[in-house]
Amino acid sequence: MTDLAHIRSDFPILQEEMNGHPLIYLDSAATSQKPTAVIDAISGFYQKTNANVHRGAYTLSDTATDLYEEARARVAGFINADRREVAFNRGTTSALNQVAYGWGLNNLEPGDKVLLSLMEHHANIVPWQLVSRHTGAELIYAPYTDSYALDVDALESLLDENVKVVSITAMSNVLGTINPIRHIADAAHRAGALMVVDAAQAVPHMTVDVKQMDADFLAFSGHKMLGPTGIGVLYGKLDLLEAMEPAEGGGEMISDVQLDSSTWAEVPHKFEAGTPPIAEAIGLGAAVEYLEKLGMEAVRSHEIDLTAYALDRLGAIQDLTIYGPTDVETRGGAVAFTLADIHPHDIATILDQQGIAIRAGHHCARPLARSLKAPATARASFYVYNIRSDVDALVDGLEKAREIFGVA
Ligand code: 7TS
Repeated sequence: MTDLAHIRSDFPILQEEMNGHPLIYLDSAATSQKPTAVIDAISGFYQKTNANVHRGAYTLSDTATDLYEEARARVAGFINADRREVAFNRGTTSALNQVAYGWGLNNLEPGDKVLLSLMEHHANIVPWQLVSRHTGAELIYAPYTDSYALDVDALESLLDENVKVVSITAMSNVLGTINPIRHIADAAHRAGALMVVDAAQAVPHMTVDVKQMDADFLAFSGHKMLGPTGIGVLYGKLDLLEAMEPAEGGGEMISDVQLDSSTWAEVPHKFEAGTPPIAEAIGLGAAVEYLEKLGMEAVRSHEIDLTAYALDRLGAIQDLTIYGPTDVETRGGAVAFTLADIHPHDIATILDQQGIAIRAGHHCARPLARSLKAPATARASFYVYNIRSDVDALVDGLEKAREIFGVA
């Protein structure tokens, strides 16, 4: 195991108590906790260098701009992209909407298809539905197998020349499944389609290399990777970003504005209308620096170890059903489950009374929940700061839930 236990003191919130117990945070798939390095980067910006960016009439604004652009360069390096290929926005949801409205709205036509999967988060479904109302394009969905892997054969059989976009999650936020993006991208490109990747769960937890994946567009959020809320990234291949229309207009994103038309700024600024989330970008830069110091291989191997331990211990609980792959090499650290017929919200409430935070519900993936015939599941999800005793506490809490609900 790659032991990261020593980093727990970097996360002030982990010293907090919850309902009279030490906080055990098992909801990092929803949002991660933040290390002092990130909190300090944000407050340091506001205390010493706050000004608007790209309006450099004075030194303070130049400094803020430099910090903002340094953060971009760091984030770009983290995913092996050029800095011009990284546009900041509000998060994965906003990035996927930019692709749907910027690329989809201007390129899709009746008869075209957008190929998604049944394990997508609403953020990778609803923007395509909204745009298809304007374009007449049809949405089609690749299924998953009995062992909760994406059914790649079925996906490939759905790929005909009418499919113009394949948009798939790199890691499911419910099943934990890691999808073979490069393989799917190759198939998509052979069929003449673009490959869009929802990397909200992947970038925080494993090495993501946009070139290795051959992603055309890729979206992720800062807040799930130790960074602040309100910042996310749209990566796009340079030529595609240069050709793509902006989905939002306003200040910062123009080259010139006439009364009846405008020209756009260079990429990536064309996609950053309005005052950007400056402090948040700088905070994300600090988060990336922190993850780089840990090393993404260490992050991944820590999570493999912890997830294996969790699957083992949870699997020994009677009447507990896990929804997701059992092979830890093919999955991340989000573990969705049900326990007998106890409602997942009741499970979450009982665990909360013991200071343990998990999520319960459909996890913003209703089509998946419906297809699992489990409208709600409980979900524990792990990150760098979790340790085996967190899993032990979860298991004890679940045994308690069994007792309270009189499950024989
Ligand atoms: N895609 C995936 C795979 C996600 O897990 C999430 C958030 C999003 C997109 C949207 O990200 P946002 O930052 O724009 O909100 N997932 C979750 C979750 O599992 N629980 O809360 C949010």
